[in-house]
Amino acid sequence: MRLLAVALVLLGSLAATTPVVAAPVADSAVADSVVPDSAMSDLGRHEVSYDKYSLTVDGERVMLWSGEFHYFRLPSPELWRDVLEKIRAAGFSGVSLYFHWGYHSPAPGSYDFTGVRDVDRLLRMADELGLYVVARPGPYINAETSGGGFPAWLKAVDGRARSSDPGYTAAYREWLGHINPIIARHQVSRGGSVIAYNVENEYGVNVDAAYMEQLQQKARADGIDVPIVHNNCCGGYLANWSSGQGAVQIPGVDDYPQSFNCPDPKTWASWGEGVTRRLNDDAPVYAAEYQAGAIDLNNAGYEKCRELTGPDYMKVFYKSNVISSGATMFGFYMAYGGTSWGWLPQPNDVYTSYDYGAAITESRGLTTKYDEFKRQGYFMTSVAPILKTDPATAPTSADPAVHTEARSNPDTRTQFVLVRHADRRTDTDLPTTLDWSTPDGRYQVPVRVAGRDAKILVAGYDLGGQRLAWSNSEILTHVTVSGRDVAVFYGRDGEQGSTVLRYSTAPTVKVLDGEVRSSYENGDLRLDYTHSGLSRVLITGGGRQPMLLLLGTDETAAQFWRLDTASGPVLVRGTALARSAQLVGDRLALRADTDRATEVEVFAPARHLTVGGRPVPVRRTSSGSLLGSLPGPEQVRLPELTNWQYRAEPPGFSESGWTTADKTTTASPIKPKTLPVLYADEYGHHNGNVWYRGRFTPTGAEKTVSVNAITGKRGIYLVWLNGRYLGSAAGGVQADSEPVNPDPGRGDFAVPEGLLADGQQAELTVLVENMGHNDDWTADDVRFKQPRGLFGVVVEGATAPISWQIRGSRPSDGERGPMNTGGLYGERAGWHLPGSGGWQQTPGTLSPGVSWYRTNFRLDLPRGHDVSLGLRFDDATARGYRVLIFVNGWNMGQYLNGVGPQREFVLPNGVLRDHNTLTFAVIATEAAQGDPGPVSLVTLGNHRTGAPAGG
Ligand code: IPT
Repeated sequence: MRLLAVALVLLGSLAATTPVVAAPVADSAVADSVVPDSAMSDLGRHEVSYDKYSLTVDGERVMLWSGEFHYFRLPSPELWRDVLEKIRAAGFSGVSLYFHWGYHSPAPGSYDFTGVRDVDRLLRMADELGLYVVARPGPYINAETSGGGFPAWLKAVDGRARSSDPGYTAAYREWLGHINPIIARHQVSRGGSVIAYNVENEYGVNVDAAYMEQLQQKARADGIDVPIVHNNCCGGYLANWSSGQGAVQIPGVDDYPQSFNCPDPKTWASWGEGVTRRLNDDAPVYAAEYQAGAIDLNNAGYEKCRELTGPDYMKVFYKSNVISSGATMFGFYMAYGGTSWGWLPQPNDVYTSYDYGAAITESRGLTTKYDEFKRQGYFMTSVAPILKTDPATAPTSADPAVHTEARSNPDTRTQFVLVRHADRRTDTDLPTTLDWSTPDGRYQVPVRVAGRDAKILVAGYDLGGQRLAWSNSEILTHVTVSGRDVAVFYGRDGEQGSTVLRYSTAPTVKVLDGEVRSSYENGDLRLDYTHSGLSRVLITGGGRQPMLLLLGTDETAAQFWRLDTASGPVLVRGTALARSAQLVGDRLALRADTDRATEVEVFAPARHLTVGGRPVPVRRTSSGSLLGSLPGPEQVRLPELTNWQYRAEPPGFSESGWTTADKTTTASPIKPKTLPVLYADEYGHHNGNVWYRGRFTPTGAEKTVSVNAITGKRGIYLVWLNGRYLGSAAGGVQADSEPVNPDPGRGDFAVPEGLLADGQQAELTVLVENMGHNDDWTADDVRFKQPRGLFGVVVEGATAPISWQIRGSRPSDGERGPMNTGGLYGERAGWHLPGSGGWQQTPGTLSPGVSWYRTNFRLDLPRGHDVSLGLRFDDATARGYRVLIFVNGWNMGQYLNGVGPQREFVLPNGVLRDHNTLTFAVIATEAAQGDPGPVSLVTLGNHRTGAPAGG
């Protein structure tokens, strides 16, 4: 009864026009019934609300600067912590998390949240690390994953997906009924860190308002009380859910201004200006998905995607957007992309790697994009007045080719001025002067804009105990350590810089490092310098607490790390990463990584330093910091992959237990070319390869076997007749009525002379690959419910019908989940798992069909290191074969020889152990000399770490 009452109150709030309101669940009896582990105490409860400027927690404004992370693309929970720590260390205040229905649900009614699917653990980690979470459970997520996150069994459910149709509704309620309570118990309102809940995903092409409304009602009924948000796609579609039936509290917008044109990284703004639209006058502007990488649609390689969305783009587009839109809620897609291991990839747009050209690489390395995120993220989360701004008059630029735009905080009057080229694509380096009326007076401010650069300059800011009148350097961050302000400002290497600070009397200025001129007049202390290396200026007196001003370049600024401790933030400089810091008496206990021998400097109220638990000798510098040095990592030695063993998988294997395939109807809107319906999903086989066996009585007059199979892009199928290999063909991508393709994945195979004899039963065997399921972006079922497997088979000249049987994947491999394995004989028999028997010497040749290869190797990696490894294929031949890569039973991706584009596969720690079994399921389409490969282990990253194996 009580639960119902609370649900009704919350439902009521849905319709309210005034901004709501995380109504916290007040009654502990109610709370207990919803929070079984009752880990959260009343003390930890906070109220989430918002106004037109920002989200608030207990009335305090919050910058939601979040990066997207997909737990399902990293099958190693210990590494979730590693990535989340890296995200936090870059200055992100939150993470956006999709939750993947199909990853948890092998079959209707069956759900699994254990092991690598333990999202409760994921949310606990985010909470421990102090990262806000935008929870995005779909039900539809897109995300270039199989079915767009829908379980493939949904393809056999009647009723249009992504609509209020009853069949689909019953199905998605099952999912939300499981995931919502997990999310609910981690809400900020219950002491956790979930600050917003995203319904659906870019639901704007085909719209059903009742569906959007019902999703929200379900969320509220399941205990979701934080604001509900939505990510509208790209503008211009039918609905953005900002008003009317189905409207959400905070409508957001997805922006991918650079498109996915990775081969051409210098072309900018193909998909628009990337200024996030305000969709609701009472809610903050929300850049729900802002482009922070790209899918590699055209096989350019992810380094090109990283370039397309590199630091220059980030400076110009992100900063322009901050000032033009006034957004205070961001989700950068992706912060870390990861691996679409197993059968996770959606086949038409991506392959195994989902590196995405993101700031953090698939092998968990930090890039120059990471540095840029840090520069912007530290600023966005340090300079509080940016949380509440209105458009303001911008300073005039003497040269109109330099564009200015401004916002200001109505309470503090702090100004934020965007400076960039009027034409963002320009490469010229322009110096000019701004006529700037700041809150502290009118100034002529020199600025310089290099090609493809943008800056956010600040005026009228109470920086710690100081007053910043203006600076043409950008602010990285500032902290207060033992009563002294330490601020880091920066500009491009070689650019002139000036900073004006206000004092009641002339302060004492001591330049500790670098060349900085200072002058004092009418309360203004003016510092002039050239950005170069790291200059240090100590300012004392003048009626204020002391200040250490550190003036760096883009590069030297990015060497700083800001870490929160119980006694406030501290700064660390020099390490490749700083994960966390804790003050224990007069000692700073730092967890940090190095990739080479380096000095380490800390600005903290401490006299001693430990890194990774080990004491580091330090001396006090004239800057008041502690300085020591740290060793780099030891060398990594990797074993060679030798002693391969072999097993052949028989094509017409005589295993019993095949399923008769005799269905004559299907829920799919796509009807087969011939009957029976042979779609793999209709028989419960949703992932990977499927074997078919068709028996018929020939007359001897059969000429051709004509097959249609649908596999998704880059998929293949192989055909045998009476045990004789007839050949292979590329599977189709899409079947449909004309003009799309009435004849998908067609292959015609001549029946060899004399193979079939009149009256003697013939056996046709077909192996069809399923590369993953289409997404449902169009929300019309035509795309999503495209079949996989055989679409039609005709034996020309035959008169007797074919009776069919099918063998496919088992529903789930407990530990590794439903998407790890398909229906190869070896997968069903467990050949991909360590410890299986019956292996022989490799034949040294490839023959058509499926064969298995295996080797064991031992890793002896230096202790206290985080080493990231990969597997590399260096086959220069065009031999027709592909490889499913199993590491200790985990399917870490598919290598397509001669097709590509991927040659290097990331193998995450956790899946990798000290003793490992590497198994290949090789599907060859032709006979060829030699074994598959060569293959080798490669080192993709090596750090001495304060966090062994991410923990
Ligand atoms: C948008 C999706 O919301 C997201 O799931 C992912 O697919 C991303 O883009 C692309 O990687 S879709 C939009 C760009 C049309």
